[in-house]
Amino acid sequence: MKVAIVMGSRSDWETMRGASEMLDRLGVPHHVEVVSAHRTPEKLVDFAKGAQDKGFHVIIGGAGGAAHLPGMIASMTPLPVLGVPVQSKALSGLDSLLSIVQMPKGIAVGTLAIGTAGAANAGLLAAQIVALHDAKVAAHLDDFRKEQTEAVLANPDPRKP
Ligand code: RP5
Repeated sequence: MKVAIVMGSRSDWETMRGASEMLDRLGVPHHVEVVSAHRTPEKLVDFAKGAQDKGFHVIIGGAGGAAHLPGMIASMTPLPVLGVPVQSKALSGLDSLLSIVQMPKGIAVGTLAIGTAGAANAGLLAAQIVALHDAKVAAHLDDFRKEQTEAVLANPDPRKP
């Protein structure tokens, strides 16, 4: 499997399932696991350091609040890491967004939008990375975009269901 989706808590799954569903739709098999930067720090280190040897090409990390997960993973692997800020209850995900997006210079995390749109787009972006070397996934991506465009063009009157 070329894509791993990790998240800080089981409670993140309702958001992060959007990434998994997008990857399913685009024919990209993927690994899913809870790895917490704060509650399971040693597991985080093992996961991040072993990710490349396991054959992953890209990692999606979703977390909420003081969301260190994607940045910490990025610091321990050369693989591209996509960060999804989960919408927190206290601050509506602004805390998650800022703690993921504001990486200091030198370690990169590609940060997506807060919440479900970000999770789905993380799946999309991961598939686009995989598609660089996978013609089948590239074809699925082409189909996805065509269907999306046709769906909008086929129903342009917002008064009609
Ligand atoms: C973060 O704390 C997780 O990513 C989650 O978004 C947030 C709350 O976790 P739970 O208290 O719901 O387990 O580590």
